[in-house]
Amino acid sequence: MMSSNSEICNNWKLDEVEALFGLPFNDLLFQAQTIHRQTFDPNKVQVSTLLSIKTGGCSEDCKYCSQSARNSADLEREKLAEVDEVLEAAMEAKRSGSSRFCMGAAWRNPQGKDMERLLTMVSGVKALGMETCMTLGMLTQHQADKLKKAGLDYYNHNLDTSEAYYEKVITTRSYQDRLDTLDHVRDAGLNVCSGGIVGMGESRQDRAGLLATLANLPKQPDSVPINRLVRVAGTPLDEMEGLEELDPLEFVRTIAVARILMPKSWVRLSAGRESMSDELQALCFAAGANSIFSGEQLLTTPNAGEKSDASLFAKLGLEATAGDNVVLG
Ligand code: SAM
Ligand code: DTB
Ligand code: SF4
Repeated sequence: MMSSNSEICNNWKLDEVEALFGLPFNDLLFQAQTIHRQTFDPNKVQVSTLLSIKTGGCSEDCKYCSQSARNSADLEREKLAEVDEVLEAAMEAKRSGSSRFCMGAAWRNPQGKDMERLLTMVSGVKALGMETCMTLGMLTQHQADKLKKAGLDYYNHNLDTSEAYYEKVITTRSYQDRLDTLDHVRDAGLNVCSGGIVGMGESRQDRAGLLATLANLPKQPDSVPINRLVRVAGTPLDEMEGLEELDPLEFVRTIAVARILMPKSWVRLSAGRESMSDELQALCFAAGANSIFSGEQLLTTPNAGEKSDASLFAKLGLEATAGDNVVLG
């Protein structure tokens, strides 16, 4: 299916998505940019800030992750943060122009004993006038409902890769577990943030499969983070023999296809920006990325930083915006 308008299609076939990946680069970017402009102001980028509220010691075996207790990354574990520390970091993020504050915990899922503190964090950040986002692992329906009631706007839970490649990356929770959590989040009325990681040795077909699954969800995710693998020493993916960095132009193609498949979603250029040139990031914005994480740090790894982002935005004539700048229906 060749798409030239921003109608939402929830029935993408794998071969149609692969065909988009295979277009001549200029045609692909033109199509993505055309669709992007039907919904968004192309010169505005939504900016989120991340804070790790519980670091390391995670029971899961995600092979990319610095925080898995099964990996041997050099990382200092930290227990669940106090509410005051979180609010202080949120105020700082707001001061630096961020509109959404995303709190991440290295858990398989939150425990009952932690819920009260998490809910206080949400209502506190919300009271500062920021959008709130959390990523805490799997959620029950009850937990999702409680977070919504406390004022949570977004919940991030990634599919990470295609269903076919998934077992090469994670074995301690299933693809279906992830889809179930997304159902709970959606049913609670929360905005869904879900995307994945590329550059983990997956094929183009896997990248197409991930994007097709996201686009074919009952409702397309409101925001779609596309992470480029950050290789962390001590993780199985860093040690994987023969794993090469994904071709940067293939990364741009992935962004463009995400934009075409999910015309009204915020496509976030997420992890991996620190090692991207200005030129590569510019191509990603031209391909339809319109959201980033700001700040010196993601959860445990370095990020591009405020100064270099300010200079990049100035060079490209981009403006930071709150996540509500949809210009057309
Ligand atoms: N523990 C929760 C979970 O897995 O749902 C929340 C935090 S987890 C760190 C959030 C996401 O960050 C992962 O799903 C993955 O997509 C991304 N991520 C983690 N480590 C990464 C890395 N080294 N490179 C790129 N993305 C990464
Ligand atoms: C997402 O998709 N990317 C962010 C956010 N959701 C939570 C996390 C990126 C983490 C990168 C590795 C780290 O800093 O630990
Ligand atoms: Fe744990 Fe999340 Fe890292 Fe997986 S990605 S090991 S669940 S913190």
